[in-house]
Amino acid sequence: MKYHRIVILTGAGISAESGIRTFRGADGLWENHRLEDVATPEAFERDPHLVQRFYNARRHQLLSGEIAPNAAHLALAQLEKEFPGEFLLVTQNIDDLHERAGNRRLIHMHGELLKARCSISGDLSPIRDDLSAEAVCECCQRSGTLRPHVVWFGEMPLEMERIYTALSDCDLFVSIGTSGNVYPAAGFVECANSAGAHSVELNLERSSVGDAFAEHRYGPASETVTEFVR
Ligand code: BJW
Repeated sequence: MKYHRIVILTGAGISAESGIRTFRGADGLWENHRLEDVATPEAFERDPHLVQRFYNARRHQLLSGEIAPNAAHLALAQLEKEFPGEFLLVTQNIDDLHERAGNRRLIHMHGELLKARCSISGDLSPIRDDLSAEAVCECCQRSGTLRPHVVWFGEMPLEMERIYTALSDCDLFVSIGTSGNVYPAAGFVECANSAGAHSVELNLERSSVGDAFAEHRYGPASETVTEFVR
């Protein structure tokens, strides 16, 4: 590969072929849930039971044994292993399929489903079962302070400084399986373009920010990603 510093952004589309539903479009998670009811801090304040149920169900599915990394996750893990230059994988996904595939240079900018966070101290704890709205937090010994470690609308995504530093210095930016509807991730392509990087979109269809990419390959991630990294 002729590139030296790669940043890869992934979204729900990369996990679709592993059996995890995407958000938008037919059969997406937002078909059955209004995002205002489950993915905002206001929703959690209003009805923590509903929000915890939404994430508990997704956590159960992730740990059910039915879900495994697909060929696209495996291809990115292989790329990280073999690529001699700088590599950063930024995922909007809260599943752990990139880790299971073997990626280590990875940022979960929208959080992680298998972690809980204390709303008071910010301390993180692993969680592999139901999180109840009344759970007692080990760090502050209070009930009701533990929330899913996810980034809701209106909240600041994680590790943005590290991400923008990598984007401003990359020579290849690849966006995989994301609709380009949610910022700041949807704006990453513009940062990479400003840095002079080559930008590539791998998705089922043209995304909302598709025009900003120099190169496009459309199809299921299991095929486009494996072909791209080959
Ligand atoms: C395949 C495939 C296959 C299918 N192969 N492809 C106006 C303008 C600009 C910005 C804003 C605005 N108003 C508000 C904002 C900011 C807001 C925002 O972007 N809103 C938009 C709705 C406009 N953003 C925020 O609030 C963010 N924070 C922020 O901006 O902080 C700064 C700030 C803070 C405070 C005050 C002021 C500023 C936070 C966003 C948090 C997003 N959270 C969620 C939930 C996380 C937890 C969870 O998982 O439940 O993150 S929402 C949801 O969307 C989730 C995803 O990570 C995110 C992106 O979705 P994604 O991954 O793109 O999925 P889909 O379903 O949309 O698309 C899937 C794609 O895959 C499709 O294109 C398919 O075709 C494709 N596909 N199968 C390849 N097999």
